[in-house]
This record gives sequence, structure tokens and C-alpha cells, in this order.
Amino acid sequence: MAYETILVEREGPIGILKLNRPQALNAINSKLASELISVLDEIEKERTLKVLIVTGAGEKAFMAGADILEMEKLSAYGAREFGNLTRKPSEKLANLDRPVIAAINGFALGGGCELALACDIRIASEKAKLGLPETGLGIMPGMGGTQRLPRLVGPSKAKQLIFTGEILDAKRALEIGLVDKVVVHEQLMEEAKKLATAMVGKPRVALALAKSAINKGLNLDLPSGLSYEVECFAQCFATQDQKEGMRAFSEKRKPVYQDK
Ligand code: CO8
Repeated sequence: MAYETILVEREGPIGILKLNRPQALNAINSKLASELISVLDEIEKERTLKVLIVTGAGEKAFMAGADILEMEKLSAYGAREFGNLTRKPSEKLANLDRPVIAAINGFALGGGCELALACDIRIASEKAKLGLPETGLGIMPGMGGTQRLPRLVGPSKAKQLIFTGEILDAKRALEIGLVDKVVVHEQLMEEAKKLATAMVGKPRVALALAKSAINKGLNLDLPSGLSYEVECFAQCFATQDQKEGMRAFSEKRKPVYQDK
């Protein structure tokens, strides 16, 4: 399916999703949110796509936030509807049963930073700028920032960023753990693909269950998280790939996984 605000590329098992509203630095409006929901629904069904990379089209922005021009005239009721729509893509990325890498190629502000927070891993170009400047607009983060940022960098750093609206360069974002790696701008996609390639050879069920255990466990107390982990661990033994992985080890050869 062709989209107006998203470009989808495929390199074997790696999917690349580019946010594409260059006229507004890829800001998320209702159209982009709806198209992201549709494309992620499609990706969910594409079993041969094993790792997804999300980035921004163009040189300047990953996503400069939610579309301020669309939000400007909203009532509280409309803002709730808009918020419920725009947060869905983040939830879909967070819950996608495959690794999702954000390749942050420029501005990742407000909703853009929040979308990146919903991804599993964040690689940033040295030119990236990240922050949650919403309070400067008389609003607050509404696409997961108040929930995911404190879980990632701790509550006081999250509060500092949200209360001041400070925009961080990539180096500072790395220092506080908001991104996982900073790379030369021109090598961003290569680095993201290199990371994706290190994952694609692993069995999909093992990846999916590991992601589920980490994500779910973060919202549970430790004993409940450990119980959930062992359930996920046990489910791996219902796959052919577990048999193959262990048989290959004992036969001293490389495993050949079927993703089954
Ligand atoms: N919304 C709409 N249009 C935007 C946005 C945006 N968030 N960001 C940039 N644009 C547009 C500009 O208006 C401009 O359009 P035009 O050429 O027609 O004037 C074009 O993109 C290029 O932008 P600039 O000329 O401003 O480019 P600069 O390089 O000078 O500046 C900045 C780049 C610093 C990124 C600047 O554009 C900026 O400050 N943008 C706004 C950043 C921001 O405040 N983001 C947070 C928005 S609020 C939010 O994200 C809430 C999330 C939660 C929502 C939950 C649902 C309700």
C-alpha cells in the first residue's frame, strides 16, 4: 500500500520506515498517525520482516513533534481524541513482536522524542537534537514522555527536561541514557542496519519473547517479572528453533533457523 506521509523500504528481513512530512519537519498530524497505524498493522502480519528501523526522511528531522498547527485550535475533547490517535503508533512500536530501532537523524522533539522512546533502541546522528519542549507551548508531553522518559533516565532527569523544555545535543542525550549510541551523521543508517543485522539471524520467537519479558517485567515487581520470564523461557521450548539451536551446538555446527 502507498502512503502519503510514510516511506517504507525493505532490505531482506530489515524494514525501514521513514516519517515523511518534509514541509513540517515530519511533525505528526492525524494523517501521519493514521498511516503509521495502518503500516504497523501491515508490518505485524509480515512474518519475514524481523527488525524494523524507524527514521525521518530528509536531512533535518526525525520528527519535530506533534503538528502544532493542527493542535492549535483543539478543544480539550479534541485534544483527547488527537492524543489517543497519536499515541497509538508509539504503543504499536513498543508492542511490536520484533526489535525496533530508532535511527534519529535530526530533531526529535516533543512527540518525535516520545516516538523514539517507544522504540527498543535509539541510535542518534551526532547532529540529532532531542527534548520535550511541550511546556513552552502551554501543554505537556502526551505521547508517552511523562511515562517512558522517567523509566529510561530516572524521574529527576525526566522532570528537569520536561519542566525546562531543554533541548539536548546527541552527546548529552547519550550521557544521560536517552540514546544508546551516537554516530557520524552520514553513517547513521549503516550503523542502524549493522545493529539490525546482528539481530536478524536470531529466531523470531526468542526475540519476541525476550522483548515481551523485558517490557512486561518493567511494569511488574521483581518476583512477578521473574515468574513471567520463566513462562516466556518455557515457551521457547515449544519451537523448532530451540531444538535446532541446541542440536547445532551439540553437533558443533551453525544453527539453521526456520523462525518456527
Ligand atoms: N508542527 C507543525 N509544523 C512544524 C513543527 C511542528 N511541531 N515543527 C516544525 N514545523 C514546520 C515549521 O512551521 C516550518 O514550516 P513553514 O516552512 O511552513 O514555516 C517548517 O516546519 C520548518 O521549520 P522551521 O522553519 O521552524 O525550521 P528551523 O530549522 O528554523 O527550526 C525547529 C527547527 C527548532 C525544530 C522548529 O521548527 C521548532 O521549534 N519546531 C517545533 C518543535 C516543538 O515545539 N515540538 C513539540 C510540539 S508539541 C508536541 O510534540 C506534543 C506531543 C504530544 C501530543 C499528544 C497528542 C495531543
